[in-house]
Amino acid sequence: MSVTVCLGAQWGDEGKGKLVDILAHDSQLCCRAQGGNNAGHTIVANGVTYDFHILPSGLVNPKCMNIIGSGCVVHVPSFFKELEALEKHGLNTEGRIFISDRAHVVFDLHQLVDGLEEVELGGGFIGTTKKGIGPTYSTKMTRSGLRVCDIFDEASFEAKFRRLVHGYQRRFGDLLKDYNPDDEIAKYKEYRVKLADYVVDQIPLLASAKEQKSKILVEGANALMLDIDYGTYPFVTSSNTGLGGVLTGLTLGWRSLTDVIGVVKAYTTRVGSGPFPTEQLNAFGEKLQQVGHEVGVTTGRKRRCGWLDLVVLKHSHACNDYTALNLTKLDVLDDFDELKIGTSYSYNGKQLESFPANPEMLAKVEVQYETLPGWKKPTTGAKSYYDLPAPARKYVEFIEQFVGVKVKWVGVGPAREHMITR
Ligand code: 2SA
Ligand code: GDP
Ligand code: MG
Repeated sequence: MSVTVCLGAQWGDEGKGKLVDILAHDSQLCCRAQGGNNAGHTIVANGVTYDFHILPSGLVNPKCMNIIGSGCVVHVPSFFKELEALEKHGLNTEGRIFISDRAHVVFDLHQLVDGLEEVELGGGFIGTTKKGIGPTYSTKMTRSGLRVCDIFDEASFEAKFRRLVHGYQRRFGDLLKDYNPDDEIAKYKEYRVKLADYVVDQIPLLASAKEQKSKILVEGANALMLDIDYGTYPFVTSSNTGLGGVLTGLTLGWRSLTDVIGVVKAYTTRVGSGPFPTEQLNAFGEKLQQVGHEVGVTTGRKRRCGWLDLVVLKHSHACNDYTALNLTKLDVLDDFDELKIGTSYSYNGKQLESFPANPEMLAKVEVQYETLPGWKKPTTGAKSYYDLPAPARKYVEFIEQFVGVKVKWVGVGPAREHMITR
């Protein structure tokens, strides 16, 4: 068995979905380990554009089986909606998608609470996707959540669910007066039947994949800088988006991990609030946003944009220990005279040795930049590394030398064929 893990190395939307789709050709199983339908992965394949949220991107490949692992959180109505949308695009997903019975259930109630918690935070709001992710992981940790397996025992499901509702009603009082738990319970009468075909015990399933020496792909959702422990807390998502989340969210076994690929956008974007040292609130930022079509796949929010930040990438590598990098969206930089790359931070005039934990400090760091020449030529048609203009190759090599990890793939456009392998 071999396990290749694809993880976002920045603040998300690096293009993980595209790499996963490409690698899925050679894999028998694609797994999601964490997160929910806050994620958004866009894949352009065979002239069709697919948007994925909770479903693994391996579904585009007709031979690849897919599993939503125990570390994920699942909003059941959205799961079915997403499946329907894929079927409408002509994808046959039958018998190729499973959900772990240990995954936690995101209720509509969690989504309402997500919005209420953001209001509670006032000016310090996180800018969540309002998909109920934070509240669901919170109730998982306080042991008041419900798991997919609970759905199938009607009597205990209702009792557990009402207890969850009461907890939130005590906390939010009148703010939840329009919420009717009976409506949500009623919906699960139907889902209980519909969902049964998709639910599995992940542990024997992955053990048998191991016996069959399968090639397994893990699709990271969100990214290291949104990791609950190693990201820019509190402006993060509520799961371990780094390598740790792969080990807890799936039962693959540490001996099986073969590659951990960091997916890195050639510049930086971020959705939601929180410090972003290389952000460009100027014409450069606007150009990156427009040329890169930087719009959230899940919420439609404009993504914040800035220069590539290698302090972030070094931190990300220190946490995830990448075996290779996929640099994506190099083509978005085709029309810049020069390009800046953040290489260090200073605070109160003193150089920082590592990425600061403190968000107040991070918000005030000064970034030192290296300036590299632009190439002012289109790169999307490049089929091999040496088809790229020399300054573009210099940009790639500067990154790999600085971080000390090989850039094995370079993305030069959104479609499958727009990927150079070195
Ligand atoms: P949440 O909803 O609790 O996970 O939000 C917490 C923070 O995590 C950020 N976050 C994301 N950042 C980038 N991309 C994400 N997925 C969508 C996409 C985002 C969208 O692919 O475009 O459509 O807006 C994603 N999901 C969560 C979020 O912005 C908060 O900062
Ligand atoms: P993910 O969340 O990491 O899977 O990334 P998203 O799908 O949210 O965002 C990446 C966007 O960039 C998608 O619209 C992709 O189709 C697109 N994309 C991926 N790689 C490239 C690339 O190399 N060049 C260009 N121009 N677009 C790309
Ligand atoms: Mg995304």
